[in-house]
Amino acid sequence: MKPFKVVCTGTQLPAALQMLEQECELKIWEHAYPIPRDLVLEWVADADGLFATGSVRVDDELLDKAPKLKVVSQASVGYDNVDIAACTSRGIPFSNTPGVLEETTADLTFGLLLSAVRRIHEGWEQVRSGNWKNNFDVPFGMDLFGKTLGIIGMGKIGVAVAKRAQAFGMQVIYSNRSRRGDEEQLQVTYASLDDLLRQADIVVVLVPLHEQTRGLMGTEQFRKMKPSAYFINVARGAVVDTDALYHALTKREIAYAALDVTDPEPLPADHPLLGLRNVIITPHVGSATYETRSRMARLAARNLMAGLHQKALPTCVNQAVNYPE
Ligand code: 8YV
Repeated sequence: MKPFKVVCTGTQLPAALQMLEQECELKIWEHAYPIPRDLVLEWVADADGLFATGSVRVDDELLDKAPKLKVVSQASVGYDNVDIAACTSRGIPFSNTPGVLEETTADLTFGLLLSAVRRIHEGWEQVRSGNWKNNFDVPFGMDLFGKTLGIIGMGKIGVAVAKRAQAFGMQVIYSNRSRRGDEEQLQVTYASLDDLLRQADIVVVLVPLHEQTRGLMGTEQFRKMKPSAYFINVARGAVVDTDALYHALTKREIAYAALDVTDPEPLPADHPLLGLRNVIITPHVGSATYETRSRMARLAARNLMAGLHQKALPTCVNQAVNYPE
C-alpha cells in the first residue's frame, strides 16, 4: 500500500506523475470535460493531496468534504478558482507555479499581437480557402514601431511583454494598483488606467482575476480606447465584460481583439464573438509549450510531495500555513 492518496482533477503530464507514482495512489480525471462536482466531492473524502486544475472550485464546500487534506497544488500561475482564505483557515497550504511560465506566456501574447496587427491568420484563411487573388484582399494592418503599448497589470509576464515590445521599437506604458518604482530600469512609464486606455495603440490585460478586477474592462473602458486600438487579453476571460467587448468590436469603438482567454471558456461554437472578423481567439494556451508545461508539472508535483510529507512547499501562496523547512 502506498502512503498517500492523491486526487488529480485533470490529466497531468508524465513529468509530474512519475514524481508522484511511487508514494501516491492516484485518482485521475482523464476526460476532456471538467470533472463533475459530485464526483470530485466524493473523491476528496479520503484524499491526502489535491492536484487541482483551473475548472475545479476549491472552496469551503470541497474542503469540508476533505478532512485529511494536507496540501493543494495547481500547475498554473493564476488561482482564481481557489479560495485561499478557506485553505488558510483549515491550515492547508496551497501552491501555484510562478517563475516558470512568464517568458512563454509573453511569447504567446506577442504572437497574438503580431497575428492581429498584421492579419496573419486572415491571410492564411484566404490562402487556405483558395481565395488568394491579389495582395489587397486582406485588410492592411498596423506598424508596431513608434506605437504605444499599454500593459494593465505589470507583473512578471508584463515585464517580459514590455521587453519584446521595446525590441519592436514601441513605447511602453503601464497601469497597476501601485507604481512599481523601477520604471527607469524597465524604460516604461506609469499611467492611470484612464490615461493608458486613451493613449495606447495596443492594450494588453495581464491582471489576475479577483473581485477588484472582475469586469475591469467594460463599456466605459472600451469607449476610452482609440477607435484604431487593439485589445489583447491573456489573463482571464472574466476580467472583461464579454458583451461590452462584443459591442465595442461591432460598433468599431476599437479596431480589433486578440484573446487567449474568454468568458465563458471554452467558447461555445455559436458564440457571437466567433462571427466577427476583427477578432482572433486561441484556446487558453499561454503556457502551452512542451518545455513550460513540463516545468509547471514538475514544480506542481514537487509542491504536492513536499506538502504530503509536511515539509515547506517551494512556491506556497499562503505562507502563513506553509509547513516548516
Ligand atoms: C493554465 C494559466 O493554467 O498559469 C495560468 O494561470 O492560465 C495557464 O498556464 C494552463 O493553461 C493550464 O490550464
